[in-house]
Amino acid sequence: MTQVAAFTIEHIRFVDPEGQATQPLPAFADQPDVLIALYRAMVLTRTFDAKAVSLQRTGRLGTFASSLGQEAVAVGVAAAMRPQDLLLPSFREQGAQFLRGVTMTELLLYWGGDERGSDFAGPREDFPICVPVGTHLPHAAGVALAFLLRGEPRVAVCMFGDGATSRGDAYEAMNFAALYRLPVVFVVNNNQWAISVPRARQTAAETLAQKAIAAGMPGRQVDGNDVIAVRHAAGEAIERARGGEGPTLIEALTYRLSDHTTADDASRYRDDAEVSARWKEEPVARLRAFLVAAGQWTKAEEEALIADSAAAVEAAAQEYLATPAMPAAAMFDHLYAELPAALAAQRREVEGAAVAEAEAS
Ligand SMILES: Cc1ncc(C[n+]2csc(CCOP(=O)(O)OP(=O)(O)O)c2C)c(N)n1
Ligand SMILES: [Mg+2]
Repeated sequence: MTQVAAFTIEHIRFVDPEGQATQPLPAFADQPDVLIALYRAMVLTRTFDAKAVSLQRTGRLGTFASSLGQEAVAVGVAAAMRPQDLLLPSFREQGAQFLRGVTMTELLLYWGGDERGSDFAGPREDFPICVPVGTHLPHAAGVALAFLLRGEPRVAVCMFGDGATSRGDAYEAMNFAALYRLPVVFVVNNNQWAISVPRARQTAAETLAQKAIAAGMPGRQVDGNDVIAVRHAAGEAIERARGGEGPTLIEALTYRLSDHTTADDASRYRDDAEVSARWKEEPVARLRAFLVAAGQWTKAEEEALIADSAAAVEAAAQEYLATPAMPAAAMFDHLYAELPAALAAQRREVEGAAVAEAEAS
């Protein structure tokens, strides 16, 4: 027998759950301001998530997907991107979208069912939230192909969940991207669950990162609760792609501390004990412990940050609530350049109902 190929998957961590460095930190972490910016972004995201859930519970927002416990994945990845890069998020990457410049008001509009929430003023070419699981991976490969053909030094960054890695779209996109050495980075937010399906029942593969190997590109695993590790691995992959060396798959190991969405009750299918254990690994307390031990973060700064984040989130919520709703017929306006006949008929029906309602009142 001759061995024709051999592969290893590395796992990257810099800071353990107690906030202790496990190895020398990457250069960017020498600047306290950089780490504090990551910490602030994670706290703001967590504050936003809590507010969005409470708005949904009080009937003022549609279904919402919290990123509780997974803030380091979104924030670490977006922090490694340059403004000219392009983010293709799924539905749990609000922390990345905020760093990119999407506003909290815009995302509340999105989750409130307002089409304007997908038309953000900020990064005009970033994609809107993708709810269909995994359908945006081929789009990311297409975006990256466009960058390559135009000779633009830009990178497409596509974020998706562990469940998405079981979809055919994921394999097709990765195969295509590796073959053509496209400037794209695929990031799996492995939060251990796809609604009620646990990671162990998702795939027989030992890691999700190794799904890169068959496509012919590097796959790396990072501690997704260590924002320094995420920022580092994402940065290396993004600059590798920009340098013409092709795509990378990053598997970020984290945990979904929340329900899947506000339409879910996770206590029906997983033990409280599992969730409690995972709270000991979450990313916000971890970075805070690190910063406090390094003398870079004080109780007063923490209190000010909590107050500032709450105020910013509350202001966004008020702006969202004060935004007049679009007419119901607006739901037909954003998908097709020309409406198919069946949808045009539905649009007329909705408009007719609105006129009748107005006349009756
Ligand atoms: C194509 C498709 N099938 C099914 C669904 C319903 N659905 C929404 S989220 C989800 C699970 C996604 O799990 P994962 O990819 O791990 O992402 P997570 O929700 O954990 O962030 C499913 C099956 C969907 N949105 N799209
Ligand atoms: Mg998942």
